[in-house]
Amino acid sequence: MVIDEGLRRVLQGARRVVALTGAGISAESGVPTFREAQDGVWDQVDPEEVATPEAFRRNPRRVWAWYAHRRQLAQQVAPNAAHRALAEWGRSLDWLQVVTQNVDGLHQRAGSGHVVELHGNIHRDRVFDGQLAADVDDLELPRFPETGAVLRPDVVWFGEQLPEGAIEQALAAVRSADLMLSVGTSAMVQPAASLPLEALERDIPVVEINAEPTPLTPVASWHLPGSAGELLPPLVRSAASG
Ligand code: BJW
Repeated sequence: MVIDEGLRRVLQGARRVVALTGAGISAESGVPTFREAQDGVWDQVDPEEVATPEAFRRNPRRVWAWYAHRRQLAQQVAPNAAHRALAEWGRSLDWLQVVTQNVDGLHQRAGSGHVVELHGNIHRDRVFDGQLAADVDDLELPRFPETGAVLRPDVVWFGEQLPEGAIEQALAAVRSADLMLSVGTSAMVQPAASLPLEALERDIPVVEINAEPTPLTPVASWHLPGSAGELLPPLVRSAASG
């Protein structure tokens, strides 16, 4: 990877870093991404069928079957070199805040201490706050033992608000950073996609690492094309060598 002189200076001078991450950072761990042609999750399954509160209302067993499968996969995989590089950089900086759209928990398992999960965590359940469709046979659904309330995965579906305080915490981190990374995200899902734009508006440099161009690419301060697992370790080494 070629790190130009300007980028090297920014990396070596950075003390407070925010890293926004998406599905691409976990791809090399074996977790499928969402929007890639052919093997993206949304190529196989319609998000309207599994990732909205209406889908759960209509057919909670289908949604649960899909999440049980993904939960099991997330348990079997391990953090990769990109997760580890961010965790290592966090130990040598004053502060590194990971803001992830991923629900797999791999940043924490790699050792990152400051992680905001914008879209929840697939390993947790919470009570479903709504009415199931009248004709749903809900006898076999997971339930909260104390009250019998129906449970759902603790993730954020389309049309739902993010966990309380999550976007505020992410925005505060962006505003107090001196460098932002955007790693392995298509930069298409709001409100996460607006975070790097907030940084740029404040003249905070944004380095994008992605296998493909995204809507962020034309405005990012640097776009490093390639895989996160290959690019992040040398980038962190370069930052530490100043
Ligand atoms: C590599 C690589 C390698 C591959 N190395 N790179 C305008 C404004 C505001 C909102 C909206 C709006 N228009 C529409 C909306 C609504 C919607 C939205 O943004 N839709 C867009 C699709 C247009 N947003 C919402 O509904 C959000 N909520 C909301 O806005 O609430 C408002 C509200 C207010 C008041 C009341 C009620 C509501 C919620 C969004 C929730 C997203 N949920 C999901 C599922 C999570 C649970 C689960 O996992 O099952 O989150 S969808 C899915 O997309 C998942 C991801 O976190 C998210 C982002 O995907 P990501 O991470 O970017 O992955 P990909 O696959 O898209 O991209 C991977 C990238 O990696 C690619 O670019 C590759 O090239 C790259 N890559 N391998 C480096 N090795």
